[in-house]
Amino acid sequence: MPGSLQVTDTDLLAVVDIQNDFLPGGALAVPEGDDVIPAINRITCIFPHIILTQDWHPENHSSFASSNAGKKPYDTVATEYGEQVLWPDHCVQGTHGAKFHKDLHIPGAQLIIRKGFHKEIDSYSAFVENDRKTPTGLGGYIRERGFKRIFITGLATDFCVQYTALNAIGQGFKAFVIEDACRGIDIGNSLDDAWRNMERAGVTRIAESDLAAP
Ligand code: VGL
Ligand code: ZN
Repeated sequence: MPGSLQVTDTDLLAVVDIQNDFLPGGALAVPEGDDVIPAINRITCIFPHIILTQDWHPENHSSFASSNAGKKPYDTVATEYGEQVLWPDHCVQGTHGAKFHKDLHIPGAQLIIRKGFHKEIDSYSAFVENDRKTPTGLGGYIRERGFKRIFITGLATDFCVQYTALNAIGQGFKAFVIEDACRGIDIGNSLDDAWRNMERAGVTRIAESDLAAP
């Protein structure tokens, strides 16, 4: 039974970071991350316009614990732009870990937006880096193409999905997060906090079954 949320030609689906390092066996594996792949493959059949995001760090990126003396993964550091969580080395440009998972099947994706390539700034959001000012260019792309509503799926709910959704709202788009096509890392209370932040900002939380094909 299709849902009541009719997909239109001005809707954009964003598939966030379905890369080997975020999937089981990867360097920064999101629990049950692979469960979202069949759902995403189904959802992409409904959307006329799809973009992918790809976390894309240089070696020795400043967000890697290994680049910060005496620090371990999931510690935090103060940076010029505020507090930054430190991660295991992941999604290094050109490596297997940075590649999209082999079961993700989206030949019709129209854009791949890479993020996290500035050595000194991490980027969770697909719109703006963690300094909250360096743009990725995605906002301009979406405006030029005339999309109005952004539907977000992928990994991780509490990091890249959350900040992408919050920035989509901040840039004047409507944002929907398809909950059953996302999974979180959940450090501390980060997953509950993410949903609270998103709901407060006006992000709509939906399920795959809410969608109806155009
Ligand atoms: C992500 C942590 C570090 C994500 C990316 O895709 O959510 N999380 N880099
Ligand atoms: Zn990253």
